[in-house]
Order: sequence, then C-alpha cells, then structure tokens
Amino acid sequence: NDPAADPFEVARDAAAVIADRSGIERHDIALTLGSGWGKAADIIGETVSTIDAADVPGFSASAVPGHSGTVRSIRLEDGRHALVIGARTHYYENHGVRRVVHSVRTAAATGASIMVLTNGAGGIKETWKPGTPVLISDHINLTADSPLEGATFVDLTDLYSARLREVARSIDPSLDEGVYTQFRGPHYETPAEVQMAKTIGGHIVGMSTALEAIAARQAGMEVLGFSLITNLAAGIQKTPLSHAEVLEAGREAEPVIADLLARVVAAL
Ligand code: 6GU
Repeated sequence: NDPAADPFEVARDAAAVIADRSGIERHDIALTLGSGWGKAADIIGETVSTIDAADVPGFSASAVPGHSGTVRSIRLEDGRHALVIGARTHYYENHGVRRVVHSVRTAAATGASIMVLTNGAGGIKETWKPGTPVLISDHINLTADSPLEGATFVDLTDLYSARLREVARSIDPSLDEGVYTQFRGPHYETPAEVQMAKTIGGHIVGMSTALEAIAARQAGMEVLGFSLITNLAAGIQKTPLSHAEVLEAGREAEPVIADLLARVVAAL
C-alpha cells in the first residue's frame, strides 16, 4: 500500500507468495476470469492451490458480485500450470490504474507468457444474442488512462494475438470477434455513447480488460481476450440494462463458455 512502491516489485512479492503457497515455482499461462467465466476454473485442470486474493500482496478483495476473490494454481493435463485470477480490480473502483493491472503484472512475474483476459460485456452487434462468447480482436481505450508510466512507448499493433485467436477458432470455428471499447463505468453507457462507440469502430462495450491488456503487452506476454455478451448495449436492446440481467446471462452461458475456454487453454 506504499504509494512510493515500485509496482513491479510489488508484483514480484505477490508472485513469491503464490510460489510459496502453491509450491509451483513457475506458471505458464494466466487467466483472469470475469463475469460469467468463473466455472472454467473448475474444469481446465486439477486445482493445486486456492489462495485468498486478500492474502496476496497488492490485491484487494473484489467487491463485485460474480468474482471469486481467489488466485488459483491449476495443473493442466499436459503438465503446464495455469494461474487463475478470480479477483479483478476495476478502474471504476478508483484505486488507480496500478491496482487494476497488478494481477497481470503478478501473472507475468510468476512466469506466465500468455495472458487470457475474459469479461462480461455489452454487445453493439444486434446479431449477438446474450450468452454469446466473442473473441476480442482489438480495443479502444476510453479511460484516458494508461498503466504505463513515463516514456514507455509500447507497440500495440498485434495486442490481441492473431496467433492465439487462430488457436481459439480452431476449437470453435463459429467464434465471432470484435473491438472491445473500455469505458470507465460503473454506470452503463447512454445510447448516445453506444452510438459513439459504434461510430469509432467498437463492437463490444465494457469496463475492464483494455488497461490490463496493455500491461500484459508491456510485460511481454501474448494476450488472448474473450467477452461474454451478457446483454446488448443501451439503445441497441430496447429494454433497460441491469446487473441482475448480466449475472443471469452469465449463469446460463457458464457451462458452455467454461467448456470452450478449457478446450482453448489446452490448445494454447
Ligand atoms: Cl452494456 N456496458 C458496459 N460498459 N459493461 C457491460 C455492459 C454494458 N454489459 C455488461 N457489462
């Protein structure tokens, strides 16, 4: 909690605690499980350890329903290890962007070279029914913030790895993809803001992921992003938006997208 602390040093401390508590020296891949995606943690492999996020340096227990508040180490069938982060700090919580990307930096410090970011989000394409998983092909960061500090000019040309998206599509060829637009939240967008997002090239609206993806790329990780479309965005769907509806869509889609994610992870 020291504001003067080096965020990368805090991430190394967090990784050391995870290594100590899990007995796993090195993780190969990391996943952040957002709304709707939590069940994947139960089926991607054998859980070796589950740590309360509150016990890991730099993490704060998430206040958002739909997040487990744990960091799990999971052994995949082929012997690789996955770090599964069920504790996301959202930008709208106002703890600063360092907190938002701390889990990603921790994942990198545990050795992970692939970062899978998942979320529940609103769809702008009318053909996407609630419960549809889509690949993130690129993002538009509307937070006006960055996890990078100082003169750190990171190239984001292929931020959402085309290679990893191909792997995902080899598992489910019907997977559509779209541009994720990160708004600050926590309110949902107005219909006019949704139209703006659409006009500038967005297909998905959400409150996470883009800042985390930037930090993952800075750390040298390959990024794969998935959104579960939990509802259509304001003005695209005719009915009002509610968090209850978002959770309900997540619950219904959960077994299907957990299975999809497990098969993708096995193939990465
Ligand atoms: Cl419509 N907008 C945002 N920003 N986040 C969401 C959402 C919409 N639906 C689920 N999450």
